[in-house]
Amino acid sequence: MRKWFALGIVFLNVTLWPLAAVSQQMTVDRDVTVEAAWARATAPDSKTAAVYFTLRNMGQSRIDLIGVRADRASIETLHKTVNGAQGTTRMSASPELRIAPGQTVMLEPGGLHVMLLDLETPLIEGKVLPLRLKFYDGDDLTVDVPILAPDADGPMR
Ligand SMILES: [Cu+2]
Repeated sequence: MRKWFALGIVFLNVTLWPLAAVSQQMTVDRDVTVEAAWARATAPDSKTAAVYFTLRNMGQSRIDLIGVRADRASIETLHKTVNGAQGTTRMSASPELRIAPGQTVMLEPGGLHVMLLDLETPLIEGKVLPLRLKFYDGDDLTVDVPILAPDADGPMR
C-alpha cells in the first residue's frame, strides 16, 4: 500500500466477487481509483478534521460511496462547503456520493470533503490515517491517508 501511495495512485476493485478472486486483476465494469488522499494535521485540542481525495470511476456503471469510517473518530460525514451571502461559508451534509462512469470527483478544500467529528486523538503530521470507504454494493476499501502539515494546500503532485 505504501509503495502505491508513493506513486500517488491506488487501484482498487469494486466488485461483488470474492476479494481473493480479483486481487490480481482489474474488473472491466466496476473500477474506481482513489488518488491524492490527504488531510491536514490538527491542533491537540481540535475535535474535527477534513479529509480529501480524488475518486475516479474507471468502470461502466455508477459507483455510490455511501459511507466512510475512521477508527479515531466517532462520526464521519460527507460535507460540502457552500458559499453563502455576505461571503460567509457553511458546510452541509451530503448523504452519499454518486460517481458516473468516467467521472472524476475531487474532494478538496472549499468543496466536498469527508468530515471527521469527535476525534479521539489529533492527526499528527507525517503519520497516516486509515480511512475505510464503503460502497453501495457492499464493498469496502481502506485508504491510508497521509497527514500533511497544518497549513498544507494538498499533496505534492
Ligand atoms: Cu465539513
